[in-house]
Amino acid sequence: RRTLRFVLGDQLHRRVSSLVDIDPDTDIVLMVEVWEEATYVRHHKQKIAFLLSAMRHFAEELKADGIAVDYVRLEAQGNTGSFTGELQRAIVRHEPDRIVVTEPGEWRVWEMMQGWREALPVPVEIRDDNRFLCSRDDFARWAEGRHALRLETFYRGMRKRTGLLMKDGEPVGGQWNFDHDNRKALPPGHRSPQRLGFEPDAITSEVIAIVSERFADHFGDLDAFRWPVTRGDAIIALKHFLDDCLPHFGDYQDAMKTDAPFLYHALLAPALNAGLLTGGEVCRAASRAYDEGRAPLNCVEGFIRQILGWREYVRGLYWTRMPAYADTNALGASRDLPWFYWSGETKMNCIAQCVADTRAHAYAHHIQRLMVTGNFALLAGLDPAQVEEWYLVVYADAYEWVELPNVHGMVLWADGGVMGSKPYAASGAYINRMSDYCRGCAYDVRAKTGEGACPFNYLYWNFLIENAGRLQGNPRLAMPYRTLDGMGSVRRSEIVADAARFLDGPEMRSAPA
Ligand code: FAD
Ligand code: DLZ
Ligand code: SF4
Repeated sequence: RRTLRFVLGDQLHRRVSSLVDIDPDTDIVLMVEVWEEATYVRHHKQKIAFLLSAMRHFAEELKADGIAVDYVRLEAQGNTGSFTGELQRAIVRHEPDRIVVTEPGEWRVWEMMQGWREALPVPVEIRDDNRFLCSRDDFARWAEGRHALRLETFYRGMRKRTGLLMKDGEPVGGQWNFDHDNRKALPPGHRSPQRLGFEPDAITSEVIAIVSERFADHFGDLDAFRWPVTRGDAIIALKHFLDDCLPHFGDYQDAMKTDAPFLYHALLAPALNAGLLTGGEVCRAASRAYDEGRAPLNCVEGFIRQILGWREYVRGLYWTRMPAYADTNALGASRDLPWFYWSGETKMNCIAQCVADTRAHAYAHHIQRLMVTGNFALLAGLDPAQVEEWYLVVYADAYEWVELPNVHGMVLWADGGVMGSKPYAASGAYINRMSDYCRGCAYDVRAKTGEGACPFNYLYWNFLIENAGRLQGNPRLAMPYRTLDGMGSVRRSEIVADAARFLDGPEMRSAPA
């Protein structure tokens, strides 16, 4: 029986379910570079270069192991530009008895796959994605009957199920969470750690040349491309992280610094999401680092929570709530995305810095995404669909299954509280505490009103005023609403007037000047 095994660009793992039972004597692996995937949003140039290079390297590795790979390049003659079109052509070329594929990461492609069962002349087997620790079915069972799907409950269940950082059924160290030891600002004079990058090899350089020519008008620079594009390099990157960064990961997890987007973060999300590494192996490696005394518990637990908890959780949430999830807009936000998200041209230094990091590296760390660009989008009432598209475009690790819950749920609270019990709104004081951005800013973080005041300050209170109907009864927001009540009508009118001036002003234009 001749099986055509279709491997998507973010499924580059030798033991992915579509490849586990491959018979090298009869089977063929199909991989396709297609225009539709490269342009369904206008991905950052580095995101396209990363994925095409990782795909090409993976195909070479399979071939070196004696597996037949039919690899269709972007520029190949006759390339139809879509998964469906390329599958149809491959069926004519190879006349397989069946097609085997692993379920995709995105709803868009899942719907496409449902069509294949009807449209293609051979049976199509769609297998579960075995690279995750919690299957879609397992998550759906856990979520059944719950309105609010809280990370903490899910995460504890996953710790018990996997035994990671567990001893005799109890969490190691006697606690599930060490956040009170974490999330410090960087000390004065702190020097950022040296981070390992990977110089582009011949394959990557060739891809970079193609991307810079064919996707010239996409956002982002290619000069600083240093991502690992093979499993071998991703394992080296993991080891570097465990040795040099994990011991401080928790402490400075939320810190932000000018021109230093990486700090102690893992920089592993592009590799993880494309299949070069699995979440399970990364968590086990971090847990071993703790067992061997190479990293403290607060850091290891904080790190494992991100992958075993957040990463698995957002994926489960995505698949149990799609497609309706993307359409909710609990706060009725509708303002257009300002142009500075692309150009970085704003007097708000924190945003200018985060956009500059994002353009240069297709990367910004979690708190930059959540508390700077995300927080602004929430406070300014930006249209969820436009904000979601921005996040899906600009990061090398962005796929809808992970981007959408983070943006729609965690940042914008557009899901009305499925993911988080309250919106993560914050004023300029938070950014000032966790970063050095305010020192170089044209706005004054300590000023509360007037043209020179930090916009986050009045936009924060304005957000609470505008959304009082929806949020005032939320017990977790009782404190700020009490403060707001105590402000008096003059102060409240000042806030509303400052916010209106800013939101209708030149900073907020939605197209280049
Ligand atoms: P670290 O900070 O070192 O964390 C380690 C790993 O934990 C990451 O590699 C990632 O796999 C996982 N992780 C951490 N936080 C989350 C989270 N909230 N959700 C899921 N996994 C998490 N992550 C993506 O992989 N793709 C996205 O498209 C994406 N979009 C985001 C959008 C917003 C608005 C926010 C707030 C977060 C988003 N995240 C996304 C989560 C997180 O910011 C990135 O995973 C992280 O910044 C990647 O860098 P790192 O590998 O250095 O991560
Ligand atoms: C993101 C992406 C890009 C840019 N290009 C391709 C491609 O040419 N071929 C491919 O198989 N996959 C690509 N991808 C990843 C897919 O978009 C991804 O597999 C789906 O979104 C499902 O998660
Ligand atoms: Fe950002 Fe306000 Fe600080 Fe400027 S003052 S960097 S706008 S938080």
